Amino acid sequence: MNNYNHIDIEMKWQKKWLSSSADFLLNNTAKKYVLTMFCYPSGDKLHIGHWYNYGPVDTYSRFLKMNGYNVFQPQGFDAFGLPAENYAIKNGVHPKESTHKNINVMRKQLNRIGAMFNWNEEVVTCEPDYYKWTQWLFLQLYNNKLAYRKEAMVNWDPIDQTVLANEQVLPDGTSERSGGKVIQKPLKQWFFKITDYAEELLNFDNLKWPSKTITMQKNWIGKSIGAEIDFKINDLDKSLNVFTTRPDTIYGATYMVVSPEHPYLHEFVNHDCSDAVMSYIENASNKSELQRTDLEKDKTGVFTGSFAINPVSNKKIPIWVADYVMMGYGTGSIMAVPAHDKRDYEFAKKYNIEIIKVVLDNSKEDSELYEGEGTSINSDILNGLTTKDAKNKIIDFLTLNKIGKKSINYRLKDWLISRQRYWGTPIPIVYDPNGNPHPIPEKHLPWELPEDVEYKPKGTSPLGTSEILKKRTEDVFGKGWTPEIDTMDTFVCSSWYFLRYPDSNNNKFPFTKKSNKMLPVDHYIGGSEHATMHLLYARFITKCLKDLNYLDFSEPFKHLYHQGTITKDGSKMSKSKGNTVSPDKFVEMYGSDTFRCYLMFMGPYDEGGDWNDKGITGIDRFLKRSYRLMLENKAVQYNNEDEFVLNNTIKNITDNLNEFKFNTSISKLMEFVNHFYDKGLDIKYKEIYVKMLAPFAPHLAEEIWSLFRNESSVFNEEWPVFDKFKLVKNEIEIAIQVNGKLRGSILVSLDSEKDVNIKLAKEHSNIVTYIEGKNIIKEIYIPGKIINFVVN
Ligand code: ANZ
Repeated sequence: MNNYNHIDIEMKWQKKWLSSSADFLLNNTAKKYVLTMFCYPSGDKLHIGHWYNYGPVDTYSRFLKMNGYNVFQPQGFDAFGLPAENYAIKNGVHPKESTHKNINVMRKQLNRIGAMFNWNEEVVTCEPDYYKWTQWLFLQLYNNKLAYRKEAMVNWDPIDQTVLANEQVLPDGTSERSGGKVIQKPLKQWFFKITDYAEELLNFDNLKWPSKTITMQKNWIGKSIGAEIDFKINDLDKSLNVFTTRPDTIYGATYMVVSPEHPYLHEFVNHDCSDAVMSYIENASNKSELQRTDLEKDKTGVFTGSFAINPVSNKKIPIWVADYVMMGYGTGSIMAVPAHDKRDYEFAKKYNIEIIKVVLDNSKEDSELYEGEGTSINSDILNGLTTKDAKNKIIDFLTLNKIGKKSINYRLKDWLISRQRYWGTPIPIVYDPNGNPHPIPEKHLPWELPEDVEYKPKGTSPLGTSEILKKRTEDVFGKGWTPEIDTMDTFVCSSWYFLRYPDSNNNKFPFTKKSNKMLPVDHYIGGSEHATMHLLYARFITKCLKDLNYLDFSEPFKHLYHQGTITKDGSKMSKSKGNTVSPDKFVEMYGSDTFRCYLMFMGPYDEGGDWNDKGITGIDRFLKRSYRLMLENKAVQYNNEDEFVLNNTIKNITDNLNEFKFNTSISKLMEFVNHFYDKGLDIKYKEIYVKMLAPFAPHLAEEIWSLFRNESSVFNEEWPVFDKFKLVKNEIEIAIQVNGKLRGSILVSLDSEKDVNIKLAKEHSNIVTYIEGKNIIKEIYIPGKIINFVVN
């Protein structure tokens, strides 16, 4: 039997496709920008997870191309960052060298997918011609007061001598990497002012995004509507300003809490208590935010010895300091209402503080703690009001008396972009001899990352060791000037790369009219783990650039899709877990087409699955059968069923591909082959089949197509359309009733005559039991629908 040699075929077509790698044309109406999240070359190989992202999406892109769209599918490398740097340190090579080596290997592997990548537009974020524009972006934000520097507490890992992101600190306060006890340390850091965009970022109108991801972003931004209220500090000409989402509970505020970092704390701590307060503050500084906000943890605090006055009840209430209140949220101090807030309740119970119930639970019996809404009690002017009305009334009252106002708070914090590591984009800032920051003028960009750096982490930013950078700074700016030695978070590199692709070789501008025409991205496909960081940053940067008039759209990704995760023995396949499976050996053994189809056949694309290679031979067999079916030429007479199968296959695959349902599409192709395998196909049907196969097994389909029609590509063909009339089966079902009650049905051919149908109905085994021995007084016949026998 005829078999094909997949290695020969795939190499041949990959070479041909690469050399003719079509430049995309700017045909506005028909463009489709299909983007997968770019690779992170932190290891030296693509694993199955990468393939799972890129293979099926290329199938979709090829489908779009055959539907007449001008498809843009670029590819690149997110090449700066900690994992790439750690990989280099582990392997004892310079990160530049290892990153480039990894990129070269990955590029080759990506080519083995046989995807229609627009390689001419590749971006590599660690190249000066890319990061020049990341620095340009920083300057735009800086010049528009969206980038600023301030001292912030950071998670400091004393073993690895580096700052850690919150996600890298374990709940017990140790470092995920080194196991060392993480401490809080103040450092001057650069921030992007994403909080200015909090409200806009909550708007998802006209975006086709997974609802779960929208919810995650909304929760991350965390909008709370409430009030700010001033509580006067007893005997002091100062007030504590609190933020609360439940101003209706103010009559139940029996104590106050300030965060250990609160700026006035030192002013009102009573002498007798100051030692206890000082040691409490010291202790709190060793805890991470995660530990402090953990709802399960035992609440601790100390009394400051001072009191505040509840502005509505005029009651004198104690002020405590406790680390469950964070300085970074709201105003850093709260009015505590133990009857209606769990944290306050636990605290009050522990320290014996008064609990006053001020909201009645209307739905069930009251318990000592109730966090829901209800009716106000023990609340003077608010008594009897619903929570909603009570909130409005108290806010009006506070506003009128100038002791408070309505206020909105967001949980979202500004984006800390400084990293004390080597392998990143240098921040384009220099300091004058007095230590004041100045932006580096655009003409000096790219402000290059020096190579004479001791890049292993030592506790201070590695760029500080570079003589080249020091000298360059003094040469350009003058004696005594010093460079910024932090680098940017890699999420800055990836916050705008999709803008660069359409015009990635332009060295005058980061993006141009061309970018504006190609964008927004029509389909963005990548892992759901990026829900709150990358996907939020990309939206933020797009909005900033729109407001600065560089872009004419404000959302980067119209349609977002998360492919599922490929696991191995139940846990996520990832380099850090060391459980990756290399696709290479399967590609070698079965071919890239088979491997791609196998991945797609594993299950629904958004569900992923646990990797095993058991079923791959089944796919291999299917493609070989497809090939054999295509090689034989037969003069066939198709019957109605054959026509139905053909048109039904086209319809199903078209519908399924539009919804990223790859597995069910492949099933349909298999059914098609099974149906026709013995009978054979003529050239007309064969051409239709190859077109349908093409997005799934591009090399094989291109090979077969070249056998049919020399010199032309199947990807320049139009996607087949189905004939809807052939989808109507030639048989219909007619319901049979006896005295108006449904008693059975018959299947008849469409052109079957009335008297034949009535005869068949009377012979129906169930109908016989109802009409036997009875008088049929009437036969009602509604063509194609119902036969009703009226009997007595
Ligand atoms: C009084 C009160 C009574 C509160 C009540 C809640 C229930 P969200 O929804 O997350 O915005 N809070 C305010 N600032 C805080 C801070 N810096 N650290 C810790 N907690 C803080 O939560 C807002 C509520 O969290 C606020 O409303 C405040 O407690 C607390 F029955 O004030 B509430």
